[in-house]
Amino acid sequence: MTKIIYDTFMSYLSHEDKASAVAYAIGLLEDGKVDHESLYLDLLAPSLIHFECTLEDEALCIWKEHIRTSIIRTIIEASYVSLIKRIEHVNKINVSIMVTTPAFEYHEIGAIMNTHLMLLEGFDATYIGANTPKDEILSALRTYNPDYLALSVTNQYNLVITKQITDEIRRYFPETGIILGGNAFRDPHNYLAIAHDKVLNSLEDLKAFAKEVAK
Ligand code: B12
Repeated sequence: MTKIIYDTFMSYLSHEDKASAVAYAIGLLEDGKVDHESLYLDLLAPSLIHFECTLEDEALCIWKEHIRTSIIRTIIEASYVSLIKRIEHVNKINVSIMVTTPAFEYHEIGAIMNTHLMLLEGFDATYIGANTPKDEILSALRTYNPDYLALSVTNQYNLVITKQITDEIRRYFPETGIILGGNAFRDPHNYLAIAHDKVLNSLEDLKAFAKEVAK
């Protein structure tokens, strides 16, 4: 990712110019200047993670955060069109993963991005939504019976509900593997008490995991 690409994109975002930001990002993919991995991890993720609002009015900052998230989300969804073309040529590894964020966890961009990245690594991955109540997760597991459930968690105060969900999965779906990902699990202390099979937090982790579990 060159500095000029990054700066141009950030300038559209800072002006909340959604049309230009979306057209520019999708143009980068179409012209082969970036691949999906680099678009997501070197451009879109940093644009949110380093989001700063200098306005004194905090309420306005939250709206600005919403506008920026909506632009990024549109780009990710629009990038799916070229993603499916790439997936046709990806070696499938016959491992299915259902991705979600648990109840009360609204931060979903990492979960959506990583669902796309999983598809590029050959997984059969499905994002079932954010803020998903425990019973809905259990019902989806019953219906789709995936090999793994991936829970993306950002806020540490959602660790308690995550523990409740994973305990029930272990009890009722002992065959289903549990993957934890997201900022809440950067600190290993946060997953010590949570039932899981794998903690994944980067593309490198995902690639290594694909090699490990490929059928
Ligand atoms: C956008 C945003 C929001 C949006 C989310 C919209 C949406 N649809 O997702 C909205 C406005 C809803 C929001 C709300 C809140 N937010 Co907020 N939000 C952010 C912000 C600016 C960006 C988050 C983001 O999308 N990052 C980009 C993604 C791609 O990064 P990521 O999630 O870290 O994911 C990466 C990795 O973690 C990993 N990953 C993530 N999941 C998974 C899963 C798997 C399987 C794998 C392999 C990898 C993986 O891959 C990604 C790429 O590297 C951050 C700022 C920051 N520094 O992160 C604050 C931030 C996360 N929010 C914060 C807070 C406090 C809140 C609120 C409580 C209050 C508020 N400010 O409004 C509410 C809580 C809502 C709730 N109940 O969940 C805090 C969290 C503090 C903490 N650690 O607990 C942050 C850090 C802001 C801050 N500096 O205080 N937020």
